[in-house]
Amino acid sequence: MTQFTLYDYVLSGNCYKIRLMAGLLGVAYYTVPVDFYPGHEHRSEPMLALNPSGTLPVLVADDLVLSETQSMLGWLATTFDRSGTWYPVSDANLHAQVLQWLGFSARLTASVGAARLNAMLDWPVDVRAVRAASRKDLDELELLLTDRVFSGRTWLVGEGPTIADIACFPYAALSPDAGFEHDGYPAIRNWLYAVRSLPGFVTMPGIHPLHELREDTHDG
Ligand SMILES: N[C@@H](CCC(=O)N[C@@H](CS)C(=O)NCC(=O)O)C(=O)O
Repeated sequence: MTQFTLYDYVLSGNCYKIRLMAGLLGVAYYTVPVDFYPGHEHRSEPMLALNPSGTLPVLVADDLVLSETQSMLGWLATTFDRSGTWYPVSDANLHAQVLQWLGFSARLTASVGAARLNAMLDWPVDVRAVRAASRKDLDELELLLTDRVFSGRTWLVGEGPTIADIACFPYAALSPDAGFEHDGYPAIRNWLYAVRSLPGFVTMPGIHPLHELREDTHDG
């Protein structure tokens, strides 16, 4: 049985991509918590020896060390998804579309992810630039998802969820942390709901599980 270790920080949307994918695939793993804030442990000597880029998450499986979430999602799906649907590499068009969205997810990380780190932890970023890029990226996501809805689709690629959805979900879902509410984004809201409805879905601070939003769970 393949095992892996995730160097993890609970408030990181990037680390959450991997926790979420593992949850959806029903895969157990080891966790090493890293004190990203306030300790900046991701830039400590041992962590830089493991991942010279000084970022989280880091995934280690025997002598495989991955520091890019896109490669981690691909590895998880290829290793643990027997159905082959989460990462459809045997269909050239679907595969290319997944890769296209993984590229988009990196943009969301650089825009909304950075704006969120600044809003929550006062991270030093070019605030004006990342906020403008966040708005642009969320608007683009809304447009592309609206197109999908018009063609009767729920997911970013093909007919079912793929690693593309999981790569893009966290920073779209967490954008209110950076002040970008979902009110003006109905297509994004519906897609977030679909992801949150998947069996095995796990949450993180800032993302409510569906049952918390249902009326019948409220007191009085
Ligand atoms: N290219 C990486 C980026 C991951 C990333 O930006 N992680 C943030 C935490 S959510 C980080 O470690 N930032 C380090 C820093 O800003 O010092 C990936 O997509 O996995």
